[in-house]
Amino acid sequence: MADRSALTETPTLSQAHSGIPSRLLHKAERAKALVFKGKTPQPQQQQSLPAIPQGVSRATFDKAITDLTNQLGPENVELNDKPPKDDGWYMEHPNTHDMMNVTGSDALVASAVVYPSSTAEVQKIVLWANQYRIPIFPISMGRNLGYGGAAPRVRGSVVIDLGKRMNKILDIDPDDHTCLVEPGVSFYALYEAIQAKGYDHLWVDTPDLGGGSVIGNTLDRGVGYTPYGDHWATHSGLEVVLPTGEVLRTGMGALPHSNTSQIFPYGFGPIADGLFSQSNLGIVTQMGMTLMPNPTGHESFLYAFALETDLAQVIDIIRPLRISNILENVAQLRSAVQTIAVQGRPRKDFYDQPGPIPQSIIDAEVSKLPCGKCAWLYYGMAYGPPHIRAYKLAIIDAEFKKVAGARRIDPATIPKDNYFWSRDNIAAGVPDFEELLWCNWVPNGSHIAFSPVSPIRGKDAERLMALAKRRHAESGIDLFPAFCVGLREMHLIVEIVFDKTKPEAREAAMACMRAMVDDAAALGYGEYRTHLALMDQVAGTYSWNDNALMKFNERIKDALDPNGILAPGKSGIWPKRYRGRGWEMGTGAEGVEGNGVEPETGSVKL
Ligand code: EUG
Repeated sequence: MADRSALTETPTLSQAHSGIPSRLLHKAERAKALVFKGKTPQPQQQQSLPAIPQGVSRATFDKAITDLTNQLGPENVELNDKPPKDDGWYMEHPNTHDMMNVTGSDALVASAVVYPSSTAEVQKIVLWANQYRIPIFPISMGRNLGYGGAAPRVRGSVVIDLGKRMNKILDIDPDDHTCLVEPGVSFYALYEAIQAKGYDHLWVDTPDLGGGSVIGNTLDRGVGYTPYGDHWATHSGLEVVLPTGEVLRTGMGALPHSNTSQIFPYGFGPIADGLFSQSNLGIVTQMGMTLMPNPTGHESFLYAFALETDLAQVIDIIRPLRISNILENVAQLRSAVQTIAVQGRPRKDFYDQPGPIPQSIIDAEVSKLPCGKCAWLYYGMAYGPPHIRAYKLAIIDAEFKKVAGARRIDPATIPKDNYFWSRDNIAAGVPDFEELLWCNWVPNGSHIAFSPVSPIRGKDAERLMALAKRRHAESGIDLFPAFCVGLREMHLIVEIVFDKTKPEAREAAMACMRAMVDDAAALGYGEYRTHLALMDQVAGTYSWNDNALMKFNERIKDALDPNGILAPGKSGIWPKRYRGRGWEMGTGAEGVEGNGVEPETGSVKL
């Protein structure tokens, strides 16, 4: 791994598959300067590295690594045997552990990282893992930040960094509006490649930050902000290496010489794709993705709502407009405090006391911004030629103005460096780089997301806000809520920002997260995605009919991965060798390493 403290300039896309597009370099450099300005030295934890996985002796581990090195070349196998000097930042992050450090740096850590160059090499790694019973944990690019990043769930797993050498865009079809990508293709890279070909008519559905892998984000069921929005729903066709080394293609790709795998996702028979999303049942090495046609015209709009208590009315107005596609994109309804924080300024500029920042200060600060004094901001976009947009915007305006004190902020009055224009880019399929700035709220700012799904209904929004508020107040944490509105549901995203060098801040963040997950489940809300450390808890909330779903998942896991080598514990699904041995992470400190694994006698020779 590179010595990140020695890096001076952020790599661009021409230098690294994970780099920043040149057009965004200035933004990256600004964000990086702010991050590093806020950093204080990380306390070095005593740990013996490399972390050897449970059930494997040091001698077997060393032999296994030598064997893998012989198969793939010394430059493609890196032992993780030195404590990181620095965790870097979003664009230059570690691939051995969770840079957000929610569990302390010793827990979710890799023993080594391996860099395959092809599907065939991924197969070799899988067979190797079976031979030595070494847990492996695939990442596309490792930017699942807020949910575990590049970290493996089981300490000492070998991380398979797919993206470093498997980062080709295999196809862009300008007629069908589709593409075919490998794991190391970021939204940035895909967008830039499309521009380089002059395909102005193709749009990429981009998330808040564009550095993530298209495959990784889609498999985690991430969200973009154009009308396509739901990445999983818009993918088509996977190539997958199974835990026992076979390769399969899903959908139409199963038919040799098919030319429909990127345009018809289902193929024939049961749809297998779902088994490989948020799962530990296979390693996705290629994916087809649909691209949106340029709607030939678009304009962002911004509404400010005066009172926190306007929330329910606003949400109930949104629902029918969204379902009927008058509101066309996954928009965000964000709190005023986030609008303050996304300037990149630290909290102490505004308030230097412990406990949540007082409302009076939020009101005073937001009043200084282009949006003026408000509690909620709706960032949306209308698409199509002017007369089509005008039709929809008039309906939206009439509906939103039913809320007393609602104001439409004229984009012409918003300075070009305002966050609004970043949302404008993102909703128009142009990946940007602004979202991270709220991490500077506290020094060494890390984040972890609470992400429950709810109906687009005012009373649901109020219930979730009430529980989040109560738990944040108990933990003394500022509340950063954003509602991301899908077609019939919404994801409430609450990002907790904490100083990762302070154990008490980390623990407060985790206590708050755990309490919110349980509170939400008691009311009938589940998370769409979660951090590695919370996967057991969240999986446990999906318990209908005596945990029927988990039993089913475990049966499939045991059938497809008899040695339990692939990402044990991911999504709370533990292979047989680990089950009943205390690996689940919960409110106690237990669980990180469990009580070992079932001895070798239980393992299967392939
Ligand atoms: C965000 C959105 C997400 C997510 C994590 C973060 C954005 C934060 C819609 O999904 O899972 C402002």
